[in-house]
Amino acid sequence: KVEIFLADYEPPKTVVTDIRLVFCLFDTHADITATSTFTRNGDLAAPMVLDAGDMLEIVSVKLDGVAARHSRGKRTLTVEGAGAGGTLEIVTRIKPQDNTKLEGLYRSGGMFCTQCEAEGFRQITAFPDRPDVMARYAVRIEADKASCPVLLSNGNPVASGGLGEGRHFAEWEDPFPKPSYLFALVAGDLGHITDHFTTASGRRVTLNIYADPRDLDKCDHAMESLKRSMRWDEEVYGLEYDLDLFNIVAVGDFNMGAMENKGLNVFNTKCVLASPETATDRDYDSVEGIIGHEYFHNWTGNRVTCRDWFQLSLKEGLTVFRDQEFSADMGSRAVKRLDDVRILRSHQFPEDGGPLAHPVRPDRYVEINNFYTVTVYNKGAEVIRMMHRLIGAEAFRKGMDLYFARHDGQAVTCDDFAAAMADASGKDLSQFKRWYSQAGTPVLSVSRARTGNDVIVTIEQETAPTPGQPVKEPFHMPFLMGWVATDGQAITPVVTGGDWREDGCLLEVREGRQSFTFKDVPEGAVPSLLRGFSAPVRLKSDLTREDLAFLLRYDSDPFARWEAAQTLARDQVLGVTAALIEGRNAPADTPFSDAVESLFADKALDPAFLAELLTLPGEVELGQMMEVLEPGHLHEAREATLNDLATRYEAEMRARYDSLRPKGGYKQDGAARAARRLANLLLQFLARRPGGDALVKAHYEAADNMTDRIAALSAVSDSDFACRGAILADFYERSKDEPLVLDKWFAVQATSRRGDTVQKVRELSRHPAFTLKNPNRLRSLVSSFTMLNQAGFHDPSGQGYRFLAETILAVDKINPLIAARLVAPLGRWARVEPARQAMMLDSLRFILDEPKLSDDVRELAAKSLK
Ligand code: BAL
Ligand code: ZN
Repeated sequence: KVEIFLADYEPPKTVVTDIRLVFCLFDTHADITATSTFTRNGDLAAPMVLDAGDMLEIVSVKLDGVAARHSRGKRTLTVEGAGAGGTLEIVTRIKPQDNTKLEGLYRSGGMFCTQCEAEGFRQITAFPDRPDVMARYAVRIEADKASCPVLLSNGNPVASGGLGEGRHFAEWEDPFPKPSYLFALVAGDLGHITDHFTTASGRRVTLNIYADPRDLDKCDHAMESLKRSMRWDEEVYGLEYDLDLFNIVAVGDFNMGAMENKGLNVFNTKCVLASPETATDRDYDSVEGIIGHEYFHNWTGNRVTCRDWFQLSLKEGLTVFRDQEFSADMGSRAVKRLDDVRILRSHQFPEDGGPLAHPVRPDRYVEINNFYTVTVYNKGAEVIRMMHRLIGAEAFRKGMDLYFARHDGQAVTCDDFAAAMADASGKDLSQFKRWYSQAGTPVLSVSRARTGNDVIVTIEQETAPTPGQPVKEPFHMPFLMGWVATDGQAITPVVTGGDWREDGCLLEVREGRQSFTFKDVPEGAVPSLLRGFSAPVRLKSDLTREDLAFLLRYDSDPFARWEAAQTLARDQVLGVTAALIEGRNAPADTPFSDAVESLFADKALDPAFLAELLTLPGEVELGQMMEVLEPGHLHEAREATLNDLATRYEAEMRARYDSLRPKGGYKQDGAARAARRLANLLLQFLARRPGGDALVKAHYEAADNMTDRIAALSAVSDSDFACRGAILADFYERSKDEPLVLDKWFAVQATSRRGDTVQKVRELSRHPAFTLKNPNRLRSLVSSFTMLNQAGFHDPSGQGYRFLAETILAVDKINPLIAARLVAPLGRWARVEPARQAMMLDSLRFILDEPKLSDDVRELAAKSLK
């Protein structure tokens, strides 16, 4: 496959306005007749070239009812004599039951199901399979009635009936023109739950969630989340749903989390099913967020879509921003923001600092599936968030209105979105748009200088080169800050070039080095920096440990307060790490452990927020801050810090733990969840103390919900408690018929901090319940280990690398898209100590030596080796 460049974009030569698809589904194959009304641009004498996938058998091709000359390329179908336009009929045959790539039409269990984003539609029929070709779809599905009583597609049902010989049909029409990636079909033996939503303008919409009948008791939370999403989009953006029917289907084998097909969202079971016995509180939040995300795509993605796949963040960054705000409004805004920052720091920053770094709007790709990344999604959302902050909520809403007024029904670009925001707000966003084109995480260095009564705050920004981008221009970004006086009160000193708002003073940073003067700042006042994490940067500052401990106590901004704790914790862990590497004694000072004392004393603190403050940065994030990563020493140092906290605050932790344990039965309200969050964190500390085994065992046995049970299981899995084997076996017995729960059993062992985890993971990969074919199961063991267990993956034996390389090659034969998503951890060798580095490079070469490697894996492995 060749590399494709944004700069080479050309409008489509073939445009389809209407398509009728007839699917005849059988156990052995599926026959598909696609009849398209098309027009052509450019050289009308030239043959028509359509995208055609490698799993497609072309049975016949007709133009205006007459057989047409055609030929197959590796990825194309070329049709002669198409002229200026007409009707094209293509009959294809495929084998959904053999489709292990889970792209196009495939079977999951007995169910027929599609996944067309990004380029799956070409595995169903030959087509101009690109998002700027938007057509109206009419679909007929014929299938066996006993095995596929439910037949679904996009839009509205228009006909259904029997066909004899045990077969039946259904017909669907979608009135909204859409790109092929939003096409969907589902046929299977599914149950469903139904509800309704009445839109602001009075339209009564039927809502269905389809699932395996034994999972219907786990669909209520998703249904409630859907109704909340619909209401929220009306209230915040004035956006209503536009069909009379909204269907969701839960599928067990799915490459993505979920898919926003028009009127027929398809969901990975993991992202839709939830019950107290099977889902943690985090899972509940995740379901709500993803239901929201897919629903919000109806406007940001479906009504206005992407011109080409380089613009993926146009819909994904914006829709992630929208789902983040939705979740913030539904739960705790403060805690939600910290979760989002953690994702950036532990996943996006490493991507942005490694060989796979790419801009939010990439300018080249070989395989677009490799660009469904945390950069396009989550950094893309930060770009939208920064725009929102720079122009303000009101102008942002005007910008959204303008965007829809201008582009409803169109396929557009990130520039079009930025233009709507600029025009609605009057703000020049030309420099700001570098966030779309420049990769890399800027480092911001903030320092203070006092001159008389004034304090000059100087902000310098620097972004390291990334692959293909040796020189970086300064970014335009919002920097929100505040001041806290020595008495703990917020103050608002007059500033040149800044703008005070409710949540702080907004400084617009545009230069490599810029200074802002704050007038009459009282002696001892401490600046609170990067409030709300107002830009996706790494922050360095001249704040002292005393300043940080002070902000931890008094700052009104939850992010800055949490960041003070995180910075102290990083200092402590990295100080111990350095001592271990150099063979010194650990430093005597323990700034984070000391500061924690004030937290236990603060009885007014929300338990969920206290849990956030007590949670140390993860090892991946900490490792990013080391010049040379020594994963073993870092792990030991972090463990030492956790042990130090557990030892010093055992009494406080135990008392608080006891006070938080539920008095009545399980509840899902905010207070009960916050209590569980803190109690389960404290359990991890207390498990380190004498008597920890009995406490954990009792916690496990008392658990009446998955949040508590998995917390105990995690502590057990990390331990060598006598009860370890029995509890792991008990959990397995309970979960063996619940795939999503069984995934947790694998994941908890893959993330164990024990020294034998790499061997255990290998062993688990041979467990009868493990399979490479199901993406959830694969990720539960392999990605949990390689992405979330830094010390285990970097086991000094190199076995972690070898295990991953072998797994990638095995998965590549089944599902290249999923195999490619496993590559990234091996590519992060550049900053790792030399012995491990050599083994990582060997593993990458081992992958690249495979002659039949997919384009998907080759693109990422080759980039990773550079
Ligand atoms: N469009 C792919 C899945 C998602 O981001 O919603
Ligand atoms: Zn999305």
